[in-house]
Amino acid sequence: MSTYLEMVNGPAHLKKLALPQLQELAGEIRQELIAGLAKAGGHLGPNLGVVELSIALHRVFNTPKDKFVWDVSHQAYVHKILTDRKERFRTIRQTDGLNGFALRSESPHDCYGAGHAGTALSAALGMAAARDKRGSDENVVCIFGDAALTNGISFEALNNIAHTTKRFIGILNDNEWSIAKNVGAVSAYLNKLITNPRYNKLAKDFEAFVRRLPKGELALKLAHRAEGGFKGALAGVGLQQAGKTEDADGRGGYGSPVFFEEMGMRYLGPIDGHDLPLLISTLEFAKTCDSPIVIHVLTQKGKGFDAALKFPEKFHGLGPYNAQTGETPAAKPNAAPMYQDVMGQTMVRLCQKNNTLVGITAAMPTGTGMKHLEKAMPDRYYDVGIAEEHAVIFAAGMATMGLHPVVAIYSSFLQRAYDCIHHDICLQDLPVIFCMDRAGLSANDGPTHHGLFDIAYLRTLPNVTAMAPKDEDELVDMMFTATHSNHPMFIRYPRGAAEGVPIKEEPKLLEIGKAEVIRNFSSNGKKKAALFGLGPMCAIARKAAEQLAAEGFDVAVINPRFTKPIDAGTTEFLGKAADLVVTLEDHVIMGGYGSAVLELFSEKNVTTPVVRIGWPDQFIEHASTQDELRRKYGLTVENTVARVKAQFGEAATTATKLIEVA
Ligand SMILES: Cc1ncc(C[n+]2csc(CCOP(=O)(O)OP(=O)(O)O)c2C)c(N)n1
Repeated sequence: MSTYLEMVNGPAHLKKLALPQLQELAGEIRQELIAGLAKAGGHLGPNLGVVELSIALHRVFNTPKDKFVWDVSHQAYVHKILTDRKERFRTIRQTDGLNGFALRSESPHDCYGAGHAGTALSAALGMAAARDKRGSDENVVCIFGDAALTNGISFEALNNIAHTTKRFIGILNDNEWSIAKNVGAVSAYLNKLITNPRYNKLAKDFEAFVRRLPKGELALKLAHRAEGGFKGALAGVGLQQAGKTEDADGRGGYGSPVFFEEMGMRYLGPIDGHDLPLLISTLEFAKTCDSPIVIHVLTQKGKGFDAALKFPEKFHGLGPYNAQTGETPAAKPNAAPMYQDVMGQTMVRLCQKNNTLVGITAAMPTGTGMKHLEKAMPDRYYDVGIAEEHAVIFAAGMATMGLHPVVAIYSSFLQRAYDCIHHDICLQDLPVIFCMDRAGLSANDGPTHHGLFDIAYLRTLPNVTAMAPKDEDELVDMMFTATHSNHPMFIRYPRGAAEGVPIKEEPKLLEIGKAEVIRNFSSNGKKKAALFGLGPMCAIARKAAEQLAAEGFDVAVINPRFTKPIDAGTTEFLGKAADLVVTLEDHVIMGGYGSAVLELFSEKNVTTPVVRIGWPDQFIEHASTQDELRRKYGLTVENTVARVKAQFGEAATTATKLIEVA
């Protein structure tokens, strides 16, 4: 039975427990994480890794006055349990439940929301600067992962910290993993820091020093003088490999000792991130520091759960699992493939026939499906780390040299690279193909991850061709078609399972800017509705058409395929023939595909009324499933039918309430 976890109803309680009790609490929290997430899933591995760190933080600091800024914030579950959300923890990522990330509106203890990587250092520095300006004394603590550190924004912030503030506490939570294994020179560098024997000796000396520290702020402040000795020693340790010359790392370095010190911050560590007393003493010491400081904490992703330790990538974030064994439900036989896998497998097929193609992922080999290419043709595959801007400009550079890069990035993460798409790709009209996964809802992740804006943000850019397949077979055709273009090409498709249609042996070349008329008017003298169903909404348009036809309407269904350029001829022709046009898209209504149709109608003087079905002008919350949100906001067959009938002045026969959003 949980004892301490039951007692602790906030950080104040935590401060009353003795060390052995805190250690027991850590065990109980681990059990709660493992059992509590088993039914609906979540970011289990990262949170198992930060149990002691989160306890130590709340033991030493006082939120909400002090500020904890978590990078990505997928690892803030323990923080949520320890602040004011223990009772609701098992609702996390579910409808009306806790959000899976830090969220300002959820609790005063969440001072900064996130979901995208690399934002924490900048945000925390902004808070520290504001604090200094207003003369208050909050501590600002930024917790960032070793992979988040590879992000460009993190470096921009590091460059700016020492000359902006004297009081800043950074905690580098180093578990050597991104979602997949962390890659790149920063990761290699951190590994050198951890494994260098001379440096480790210093770290051990520091550890002994900090464990002996007296209590009390004044005593700690005095201790900083003694610690100055370590600083000097630190500078003397180069990171060369034993027995080799100082530049033997092959990167031309001459043993610049500790990167963070070079950035003007003090560096403490690496320390064991599961050693609670050591964490507490080190944080107490850091709290009294009068210069910016980084504490390098080593943690184990998945600690306390064998399956998660064994499969860190799988347990980074997952759906339901068995809380005893970690087993996950087997895929259903004959289940439709995931869009991401269709993308990855198609990459392999296309690369086998076309030597110029290469694939790029920004730290998401599994999520985007690029792992298929990594496995089959590793020399054609690039993982650039959590670096979307870099990924796009890197692709631009490749394209100038005759390669044809395919960049696979989630729609919402690509937002970050908008200027690169504008300035580097479109302005230079370079042949780069973008596969935008998670275009649509990422239901249990919520607003940080919903990909609902890409049609709007791409429509305005010259040289763009943008498409959305109605099913996985058309995704293959679109990828194939894109490889025949010399211009920027964008393909958006949703998260999760595809439609389950067969994929042709040989892909088909699509005509750019040409829609597919799936069902035409029968001209039977009945009221005519033309349903333009984009991407996954095509299936909804088809079903709605069947229902409407059964109720005596004359209905056409169009698969637009292209959001830029839209098929002006077909759209104008059917628009004029119809009494009502309905556009359906898994995207915000504002600026989306329906808006493109309205613009065309305005130019061509088409006066047929247009009903636009899509997501409203607000951030959409998280929920357990996409279907729940679609029902709530009216992206359904029933609502499409109801809206058509309402336009034609007929009452809905179904019990569906009419949902109009704009
Ligand atoms: C801009 C952006 N790109 C990609 C992701 C997907 N993502 C979420 S967590 C993560 C890995 C984070 O690794 P690290 O910072 O080391 O934290 P850990 O999970 O290991 O604790 C990635 C790539 C994201 N959230 N934001």
